[in-house]
Amino acid sequence: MRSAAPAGPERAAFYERISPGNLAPLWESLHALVTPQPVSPVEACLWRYAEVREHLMEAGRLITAQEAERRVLILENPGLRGQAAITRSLYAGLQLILPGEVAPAHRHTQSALRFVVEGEGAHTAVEGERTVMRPGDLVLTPSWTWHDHGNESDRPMVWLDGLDIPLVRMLDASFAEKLNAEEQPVSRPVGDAPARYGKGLLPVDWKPRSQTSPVFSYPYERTREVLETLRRTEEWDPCHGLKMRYANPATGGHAMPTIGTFVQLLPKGFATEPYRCTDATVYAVVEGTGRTRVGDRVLDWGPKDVFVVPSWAPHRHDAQEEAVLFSYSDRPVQEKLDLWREARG
Ligand code: 1HN
Repeated sequence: MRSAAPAGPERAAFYERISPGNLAPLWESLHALVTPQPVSPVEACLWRYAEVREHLMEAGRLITAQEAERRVLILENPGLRGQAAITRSLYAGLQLILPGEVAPAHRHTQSALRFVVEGEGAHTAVEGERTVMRPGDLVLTPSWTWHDHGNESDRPMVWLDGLDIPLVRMLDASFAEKLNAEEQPVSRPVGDAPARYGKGLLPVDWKPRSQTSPVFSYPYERTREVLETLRRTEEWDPCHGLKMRYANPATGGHAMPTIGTFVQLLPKGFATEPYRCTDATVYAVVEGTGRTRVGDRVLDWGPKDVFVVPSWAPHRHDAQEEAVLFSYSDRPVQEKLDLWREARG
């Protein structure tokens, strides 16, 4: 589509006349609205954990988790400053909870994931059930579920929060409320949901009540074991290494309706072939060091770093050491809307 010729004085005057009536000429913006390929303000960017951690610890001296409600430094995409967004649809932040602190119970329509980065032994409670958090664990707090966090360990806990905040904001569908207690009452023992839904068995009359996985914790120990078992068959994808998707065991679909979650193993020296997809993707490095080239940007990463690859940006990963990457994106949304595309090479 070509852009329309520059507006002459007669057309410009016409635009001015119609503007007070909340009207605008499509032909001036059509080419920018309907582009031949995705065009995004999102930039490839990396946050080095050691640097963010220092600021996070300072935040820990400036405000309590209780006062902040959630003590988080938002990872804002440089192309979306001021919008609390790492991609156009998704949010990312690093949350700190110090020993003895509680992040009070609330619920909201935004879905969230926690990917544990540092520390061990804090818990998240979701709808009356607690799960203990260790590095590399993925914990989900589905839309409209009560959740609170507590750190009974003697060390700071940090995790990456991923939420669909920009997506829900775009839809004007945000609802939230606070519980009138710091922590929700515990109504089920630790391990209940994994036993009930996460072992290839389901309660006989159980029907899913939401589109989110009833298993709200995916411990890294099990994830790592899966990668370790499957590597023996050497099914390496040239663009992904060995890549798995976190699944809802009740449906086989994505673990959450709005956020897709993935984990991949890249053996030492593995260099992926160029790849692009329409879901801008947030990566968290679990193990190893390497480099991701995105267009002409080079992102050198190590453990605990977070980086983002924009929609439709050709990229490739090089693992200097054996690496495990966790990632999330809005792929489930794009798939449901028949929008998702990928291209190799
Ligand atoms: C939230 O509920 C949490 O529960 C973290 O830990 C970050 C960012 C925006 C809105 C809600 C949490 C959040 C959030």
